[in-house]
Amino acid sequence: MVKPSVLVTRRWPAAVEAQLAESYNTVLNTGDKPMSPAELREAFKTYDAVLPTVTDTLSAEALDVPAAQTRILANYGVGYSHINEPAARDLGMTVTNTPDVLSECTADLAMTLLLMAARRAGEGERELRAGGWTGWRPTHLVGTKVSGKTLGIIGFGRIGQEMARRAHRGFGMNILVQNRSAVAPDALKQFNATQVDTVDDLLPQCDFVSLHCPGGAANRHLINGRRLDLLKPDAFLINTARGEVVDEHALVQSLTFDTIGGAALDVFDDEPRISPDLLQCDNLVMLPHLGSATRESREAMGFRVLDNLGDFFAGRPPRDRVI
Ligand code: 8YV
Repeated sequence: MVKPSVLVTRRWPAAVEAQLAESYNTVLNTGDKPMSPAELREAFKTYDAVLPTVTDTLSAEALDVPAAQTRILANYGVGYSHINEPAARDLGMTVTNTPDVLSECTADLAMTLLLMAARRAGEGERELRAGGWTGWRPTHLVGTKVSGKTLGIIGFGRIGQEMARRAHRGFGMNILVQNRSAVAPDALKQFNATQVDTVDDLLPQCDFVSLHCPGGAANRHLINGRRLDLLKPDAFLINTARGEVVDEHALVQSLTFDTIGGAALDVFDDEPRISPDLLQCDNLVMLPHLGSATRESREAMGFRVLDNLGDFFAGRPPRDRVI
């Protein structure tokens, strides 16, 4: 039997690439250069499966390939707002993602950002590396206590719940939750969490707010200027979800005029381009989209894609089908 043809759009962990090469007629992207929309369109005419990542913008235009050969987009990552859902549906493509295997590491990174912002770790490191540290003093880089404070979590899926576990069990934080559907009482009870109805209800009550909702059009600028103004003047905003969820221009205003305590971002609206205004904000921690960047998660994400492909080509419903 002829093996299905598979295109991997970026470099993946070696063990996963080896398994892909054994199981399929696989073309790897050994140069790891992001593919252009034209190259992606060409790929959809050629390969049975395309394995994209967040750096492949699969817009309606990129997916405008009437005679597509590709039957499955097996996405490497849990978020898939870079894939235009109606266009993929129109082409009859199956889309899968990789949940679960990155939840703990992404929550670890969100907690890292929360702690860095509260304790001014980014400012401290920048000062020290620039040779600007003049020595210990009682008033130097004084931050904000984390333990026992209130954390608001927007989006209480798997990653949001892992964040709650860390914050509540590790730091004794009180947990408030906003989620588009009602959260099962047991899931709240584990962390003594309370669900509120709306984002507007949540924001004024929190010392820290961490975003764990999906990106995409529905949540674009969910955190806008009006909502940033609902935060306490010393509250912190953490975003490990998707860049588009936060209106970066409004965030710059809040940070510049100190109407909030600070923020920490792992994701950006037009990444990898960073708005120059964000770079000017000292009370902002920024990381280059590292949420799932551990050896363990990145390998497990790849093997999860292999599971999804295996099911699909064997005629079984893939476990992580999202479209
Ligand atoms: C991935 C992520 O590394 O899984 C996600 O949604 O944001 C990251 O952890 C990235 O999206 C890979 O495509």
